Amino acid sequence: MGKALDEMAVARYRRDGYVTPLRACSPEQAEAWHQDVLRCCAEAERPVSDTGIRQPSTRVKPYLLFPWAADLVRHPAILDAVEDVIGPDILIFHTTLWWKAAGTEGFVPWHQDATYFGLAPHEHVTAWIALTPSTEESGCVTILPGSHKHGQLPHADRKDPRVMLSRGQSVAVDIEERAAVPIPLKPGQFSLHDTLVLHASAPNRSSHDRIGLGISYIPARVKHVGPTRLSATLVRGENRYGHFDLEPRPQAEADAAALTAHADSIGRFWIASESIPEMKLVH
Ligand SMILES: O=C(O)CCC(=O)C(=O)O
Repeated sequence: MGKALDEMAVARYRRDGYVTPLRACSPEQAEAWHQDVLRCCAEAERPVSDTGIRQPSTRVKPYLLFPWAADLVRHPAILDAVEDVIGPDILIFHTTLWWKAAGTEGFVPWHQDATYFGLAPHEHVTAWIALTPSTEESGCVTILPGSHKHGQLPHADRKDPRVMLSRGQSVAVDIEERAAVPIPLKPGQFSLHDTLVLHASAPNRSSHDRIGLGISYIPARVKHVGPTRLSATLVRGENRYGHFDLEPRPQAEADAAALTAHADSIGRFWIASESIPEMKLVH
């Protein structure tokens, strides 16, 4: 028996590449965080880079800017489940706030998170926590069970403003869509998915915004293989490896120190992830 997952749930995660639904917090707490998102992350401008179109900067690593987001990514119920799959020494490598406005065309093509993260070994897990209802109608995450067993697959970049991934990365193999499983979540619930499992999400056809946070956790032994030294946040256990510079927790909402730490961290992240060559030739 783990801290949050029983043996069957861990076995399902290893076999299918995901486990869902899990409970992080009450619907009331999720609604409070939803209101924080509306107040702090409404900026919608997506900076264009040489390789694609980035998410608005307040939606990337918001836990470095806002104390409420720093609490969210350290929520014990999420960390307990993460610990059950990657062990007790846990860093946050990345986080994206996925905000799909009601009735908009934004979507996420089939991809593996490992593409362009440059992490080794492939032990990263993403916790996706819903702050509003995430349903098939509102474009919830859909997973291809067991696809993580194929290893890193080739991806091609796609510069399309409707694509919500920073490089528009789309897997360059045929997907057996009939085998795909939607993973709807209620506010306060979360899923865990493996860094190599194929997943996607469709446009939001509902009349409400679909908002969730995808938090990338890694065991402290994982390293970044590129030339840029990156930063990460220690949220549980020890960091005996020193593979990353440790990030500070924000003391006040978007104060000068938080803005500096955030700009430094996401600046390094963009350099690293955007300089990895297109992965068309991976096989
Ligand atoms: O929120 C979405 O629709 C996509 C999320 C995703 O790709 C991820 O968390 O890895």
